[in-house]
Amino acid sequence: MKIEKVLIATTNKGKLKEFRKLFQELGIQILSLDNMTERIKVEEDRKTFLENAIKKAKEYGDFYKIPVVAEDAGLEVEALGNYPGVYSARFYSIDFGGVYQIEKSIDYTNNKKLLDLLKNKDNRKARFVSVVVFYSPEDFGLWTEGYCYGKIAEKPEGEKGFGYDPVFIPEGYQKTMAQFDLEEKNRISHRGKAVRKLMEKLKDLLS
Ligand code: ITT
Repeated sequence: MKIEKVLIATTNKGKLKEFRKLFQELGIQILSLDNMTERIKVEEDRKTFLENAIKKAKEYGDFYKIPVVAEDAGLEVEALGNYPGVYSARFYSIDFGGVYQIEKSIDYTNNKKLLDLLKNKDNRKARFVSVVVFYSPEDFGLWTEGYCYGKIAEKPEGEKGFGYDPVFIPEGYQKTMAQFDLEEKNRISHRGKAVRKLMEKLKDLLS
């Protein structure tokens, strides 16, 4: 079987940039939702990363009728019982530790809420999770996962990346993820690990 193009089905510009770089080596055409004339909205209402990722991949793949890659990702913080987890994108607005009004941006507000909840907490252990699904309509689907372990910083630092990057310090480093260049982040990130596993599986299948 041959796959000539794949749609990276994400609405998140930060994720898209990282995916593009990671999938470069597959040597196939990479499309994004910006290439699509018609847009659909996929509700992320499931309780696990895998279920949400499968739902996104299936709905986009069946609608556009091309192979897609979709991801559900998030941050799990040990002292918060693994919250924000699947609610990472809209943590500020959920009924857990108080509902916040958006201030500056969603990312800024999510990070502010997280730091408020961890104030004076010694256990700052956290991990990023990425579940990536490849789905080729009427053909097959497969999924992989990747983790990046670390801790939550005392205050935001760095301008690169997106989401919780300014408050996440990967294990073995003295800087936040927002102080990593794109390639450096892809080397150690949850997303980088999940995508490399996916490409291995795809190479086996496509060869
Ligand atoms: P799509 O569903 O359209 O892909 P999204 O932003 O809603 O975009 P997710 O549902 O996977 O994506 O939400 C993941 C959230 O978790 C994201 O909005 C960030 O707040 C956070 N997140 C995930 N990966 C991250 C990373 O590499 N660095 C920082 N924060 C990340």
